[in-house]
Amino acid sequence: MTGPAEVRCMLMRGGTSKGAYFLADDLPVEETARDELLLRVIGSPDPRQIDGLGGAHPLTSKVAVVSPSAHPEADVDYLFLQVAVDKAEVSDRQNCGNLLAGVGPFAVERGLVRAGSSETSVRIRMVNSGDFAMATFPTPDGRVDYSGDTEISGVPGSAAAIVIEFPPREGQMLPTGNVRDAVGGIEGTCVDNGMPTVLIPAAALDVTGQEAPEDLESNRELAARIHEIRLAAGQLMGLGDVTDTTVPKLTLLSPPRHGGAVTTRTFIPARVHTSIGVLGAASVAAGLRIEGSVAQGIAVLPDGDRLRIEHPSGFTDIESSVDRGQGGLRSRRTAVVRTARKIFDGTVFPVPPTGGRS
Ligand code: NQM
Repeated sequence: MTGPAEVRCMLMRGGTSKGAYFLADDLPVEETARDELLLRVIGSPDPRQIDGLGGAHPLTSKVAVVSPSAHPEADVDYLFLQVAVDKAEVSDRQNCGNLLAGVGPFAVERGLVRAGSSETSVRIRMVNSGDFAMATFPTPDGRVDYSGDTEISGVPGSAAAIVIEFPPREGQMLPTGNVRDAVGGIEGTCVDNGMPTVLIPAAALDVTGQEAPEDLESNRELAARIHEIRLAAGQLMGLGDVTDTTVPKLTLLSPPRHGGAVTTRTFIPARVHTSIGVLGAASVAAGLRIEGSVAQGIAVLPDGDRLRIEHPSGFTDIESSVDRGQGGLRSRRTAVVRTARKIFDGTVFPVPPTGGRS
C-alpha cells in the first residue's frame, strides 16, 4: 500500500485548535489506507511531528474530512479524526467542536456550498456522533471573509465570528442514568452534551483547579488518579475499555475567579487542554445546570442561558439550556461563537511510506 504522493489539503485554525481539512474525495476510501496516509501527512508517530503538518500537541494534530451530505437536514458531512502525536493511531471515537468552526468556510471554499451575498449558513452533520450543527459566517461578495473583530480566548488577535448552533439533542445526557456516580474513589457527574465528560470537583483530587496545564500534567500522582477515574467512568458510561481512547474527558471544577460560572481544567485525557473544547464546554455547561450534579456548591449560575466557563487561557461563553424530555434530561439548545482562519491551501506531500520510520 503506497497511497498518493500528494494530496489536496487546507490547513486551518478552527477555534483554539488547528487541523488539516480534506475533501473525502481526495483521500483513500478504505479506512486503513486513509489513516496510514494521514499519519504520514501529520508526521506521527513523533513527539515533535517534525516531518509533517502536526504541531506536536493533540490540539494541533487533527483532521477534518468533509463531503456533501446525503442527509436531508445537512449540507455537508464532517468526520473528525484525532491523530495521536506519539502513537501510530488515528481515532474517530471523538468529535471536535473547534475544528467544526472551519467546516462551513471550508465547504464554501471547496464549492460544496454556495455562499450567500452577505452571510452563509451551513448545516453540518457530525459523522462521529450523528449530531447536527449549523454554522453561520460572513461571506461578503460571495466569498468567505475570515477577518473581523471577534476575539476568542486562546487565539491572538481577532477574526470574523462564526456562530455555531446545536439543535436540541435527543441523546442521553446522563449516560450512567445518575446525576452523581462513585468513580475511582471520588464522586463525579458523567454528562454528555456532545462530548462524554466527567465533572469532578478539583478539591476531591487535592488541587485548587487553577493550576497551569503543565503543572497538572507533571503531577504524576494526579495523572494516575485521573487514569483510574477515567477507566471506571468509561465502563459506567457504556464506553467500554477507554485505555486507548480520548473520551471521556475529565473536567476539574472549582469556583469562578473572574466573574464567570466556574473555573475548569480539562484532561483530554493525558494532556490538559490549554482552554476548553467547544463540545467539552457544552457538556460542562449542561452539567452545571443539572440539579444535584457535583457542580452544585461550586458553580455560580447566572440568570439566562449564557454561561461563562473560565479556563487556562481565559473564558468561553456558551448558551445552553436543559429540560426534561420523554427520555430524561436533554439539551434544548446550545450555541457558541468561534472564529477560524485559512492558513494555507494547496498540496501536502506525505512522508513516503519508506521514509525511514521504524
Ligand atoms: O470538545 C479537544 C478541541 C478539543 C475538542 C479535545 C473540542 C470539543 O479543543 O468540541 O473541540 O477535547 O480533545 O479541539
